[in-house]
Amino acid sequence: RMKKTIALLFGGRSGEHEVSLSSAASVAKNLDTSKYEILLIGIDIEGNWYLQDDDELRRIRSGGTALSIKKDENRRVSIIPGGGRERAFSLAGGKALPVDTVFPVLHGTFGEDGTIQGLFEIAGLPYVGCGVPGSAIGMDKEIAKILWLNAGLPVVPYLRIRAGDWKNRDKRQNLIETAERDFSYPLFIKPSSAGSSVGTGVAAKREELEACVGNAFAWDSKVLIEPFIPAREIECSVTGNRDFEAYTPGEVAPTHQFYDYDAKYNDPNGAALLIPADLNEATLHKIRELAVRAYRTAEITGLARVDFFIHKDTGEIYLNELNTMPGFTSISMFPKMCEASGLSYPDLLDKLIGLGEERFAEQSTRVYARETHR
Ligand code: G1L
Repeated sequence: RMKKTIALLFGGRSGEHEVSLSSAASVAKNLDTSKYEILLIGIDIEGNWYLQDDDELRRIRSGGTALSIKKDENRRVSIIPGGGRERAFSLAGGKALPVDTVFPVLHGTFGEDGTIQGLFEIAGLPYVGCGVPGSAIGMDKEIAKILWLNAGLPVVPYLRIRAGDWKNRDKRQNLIETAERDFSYPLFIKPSSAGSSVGTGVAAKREELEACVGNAFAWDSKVLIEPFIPAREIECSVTGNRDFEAYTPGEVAPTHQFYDYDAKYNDPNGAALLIPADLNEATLHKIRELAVRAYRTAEITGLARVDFFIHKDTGEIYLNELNTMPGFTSISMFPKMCEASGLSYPDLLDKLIGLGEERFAEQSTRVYARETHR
């Protein structure tokens, strides 16, 4: 085959189903069709996989902004656990759909937590994006913090609460007292996993703290309490498996700020994206350097967006979190920050596909079983 076949996976069982439909549309639109054959595979909200027809690809490539999912039971798709030999998906009825690389655009549970990446590993399929361990680490904010602390990187201090302890009256009382003793109000509360800002809250007093923690437990069985930091939000795109590149940092600002700034982009959530961030050269450099160290420490491969806080008064820099599946429409922060460093969106897609193949090739050289067991 001259062209590589890329299976673009989108939709999925998550709250970000709709985000995926528009991010995947951007990917489908910008993949270089002189290099790639695209297979569109839509995953519905229940988790069923369907091969989409070429009309859908044509519709998107001629200006459609969001993919849709047609559920044709004759076009149900599954993965062949070929251990690398088939490198194919399987169409209803058993027909093989040869694939060179999978490009998953799926947020949240079953998308960015390492589970679907594990499925591709078992199937022997190269895939774009972060690998299994990095995906799982990136999904758990506490684990990322522990690794960063261990490496001497700057993080916001925190108190971790487990759901079981919160249910126990005495333990809950203890935890509240510890939080109030170690930090002072206002406090910031967030689920340890879960994407975006779901389940987060700010508490100015004890009753609010209890309410916020209770609410956060709807999203995860582990909740973090931190001192609230009045901060600017800085983000940095990083790519690479063994050699790393950090791109021009950007800033997420409330929409009313920077209103008439040239380099402003509006993301779907209504925040203004300012690239480069309004920081001096030395600080921009420091952010890029910290981003790479945070990325490596968290065992990321492929790509991640590393998010920072900069204290509004003291200028102190803190690592906030990592996102291995950042917003990915052509006007989202991650691609825009790459573009500001001279890497266009189509070139970024090429780069990520190359990194997926590179990781696959490197893993293939590893010994899994003694010769006698083959
Ligand atoms: F595959 C990549 F490139 F690693 C990748 C995959 C998915 C990058 C970004 C995303 N993003 C998303 O899936 C999404 C969160 C925008 C979809 Cl909801």
